[in-house]
Amino acid sequence: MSKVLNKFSLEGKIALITGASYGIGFAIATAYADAGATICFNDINQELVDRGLKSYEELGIKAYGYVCDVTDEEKVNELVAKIEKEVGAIDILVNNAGIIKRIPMHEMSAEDFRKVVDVDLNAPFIVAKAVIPSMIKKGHGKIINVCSMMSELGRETVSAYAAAKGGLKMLTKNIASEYGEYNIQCNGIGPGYIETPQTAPLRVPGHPFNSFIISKTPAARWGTTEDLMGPSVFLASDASDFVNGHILYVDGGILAYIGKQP
Ligand code: NAP
Ligand code: GCO
Repeated sequence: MSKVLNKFSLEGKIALITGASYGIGFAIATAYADAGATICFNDINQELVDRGLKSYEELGIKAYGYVCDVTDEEKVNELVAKIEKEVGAIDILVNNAGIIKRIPMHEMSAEDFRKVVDVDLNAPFIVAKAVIPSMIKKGHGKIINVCSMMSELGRETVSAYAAAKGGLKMLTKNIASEYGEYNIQCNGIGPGYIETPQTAPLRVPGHPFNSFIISKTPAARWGTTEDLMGPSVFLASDASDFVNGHILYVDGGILAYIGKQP
């Protein structure tokens, strides 16, 4: 393989992708496996983990699956210790697990707001904090936080999600600032509107949001999880060793586009 392409290899690396039984996390994990990494993932319950293990196996991927609620610091620390014992120290962390609650802010309970922030912002802090010590010891590490269009823009009904993803952008920049000297790179990947279960309610035939997104996207289509594979491998590989604190938007151009004149 060419010297440059070899920089994208993840051979010999151990990756933890949170919430990766399906959806974006699953796609990122399969891309990492294809690039040579060993895949560890967690999800919220055994049923999802088993579903994920089956899906990975169907693709010929030997993955290590664990039940862990990423908002529970004690359980996260146990998860990282278990992986380090059973598989090895984590080289690549992808903070992917996330939830969204689409509720008009004035109707949203503080509890619901906190739940979204807990999973989408507090948990990436908890999991990154758990893996950084061994990355410092090893002298290298990659942390990729799955941000969002809502790290940059707002819209109706997603106040908690936007606040969390905006915070996740700044957490990404701060981890990059604080740990860059240990050869740890922390970047974000910012998917646009991607076809996954999370956006399924927005894509039902005839839903106005469906045509709205297509009109706002220069690529004139919803993204697929496959669109995220190459960019996420780049951020996890040696090819991005001097990229730090960057949010790589994979959005078909939405953030660049004011919209077509009516
Ligand atoms: P998804 O289909 O809802 O998958 C999220 C995964 O995270 C699910 O497996 C979910 O389990 C798991 N999870 C939720 N809370 C958890 C917790 N406390 N502990 C452990 N796992 C937990 O979402 P997705 O569309 O693949 O999105 C993945 C990430 O990309 C999220 O951070 C999302 O905000 C972000 N994102 C998505 C889009 C998009 O258009 N889809 C765009 C930009 C960013 P459950 O099934 O039990 O919920
Ligand atoms: C929404 C969508 C978005 C996407 C994604 C966009 O309701 O606006 O769910 O938030 O999930 O985050 O990047």
